[in-house]
Amino acid sequence: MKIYNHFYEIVIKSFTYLTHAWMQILRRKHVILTLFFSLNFIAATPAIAANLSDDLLKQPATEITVSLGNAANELKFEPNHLEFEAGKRYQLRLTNPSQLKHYFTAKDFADSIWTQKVQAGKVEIKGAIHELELKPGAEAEWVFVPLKSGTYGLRCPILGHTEAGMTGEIVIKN
Ligand SMILES: [Cu+2]
Repeated sequence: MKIYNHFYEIVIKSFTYLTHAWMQILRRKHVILTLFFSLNFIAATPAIAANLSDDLLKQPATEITVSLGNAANELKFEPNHLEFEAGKRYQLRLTNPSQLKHYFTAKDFADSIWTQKVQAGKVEIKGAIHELELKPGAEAEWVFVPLKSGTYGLRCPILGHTEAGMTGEIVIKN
C-alpha cells in the first residue's frame, strides 16, 4: 500500500492544479484509489472532472439566487457576497429584474469551479463559462462544483456599472 501511495503522490504532482484540487476533494471524501486509476490519463481536465463527478451529480444541488440589478434599476448584485464550499454541488440562479442589461463576470471564480451546465430558456450549455450576460427579465441557471478555495471578485463590466458599485465577492471555502 505504501508503494501504491508513493506512486499516487507522483501522479498527483504531475497534474494541473485543477486536477489536484479534485484529488484533494476525492481524498477527503475517502474515494477509493481504483476510481483514480480507472481514468483516461489523456483526457482533458473537464472530461476528468466529468468522470469523477458521478457521485457529486447524485448530490442534490444547493440553490442560491442572485439578482443582477433590481426593479428600481439600482446598480448592484443582490446579494453581493456569496459563499460556497469546495466539493459541493450548487445551482446558482441568476435573475435580472431590472430594465438594463447586466453581466455576471467572475473569471477567476469560473476558473476555480467545474461547470456542469448553464441553462437559459431551453438551451443548456456544457463546459467552461467565464461570464454571463442577462438581458432585462432574463434568467439563467449555473450548476457547478467549486474546486479551489479562495476569494474571487464579481462585477458587471458594462460601462459605469462597476464604478457605480455593481461588484461582489465570491468565497470558496474548503
Ligand atoms: Cu450591470
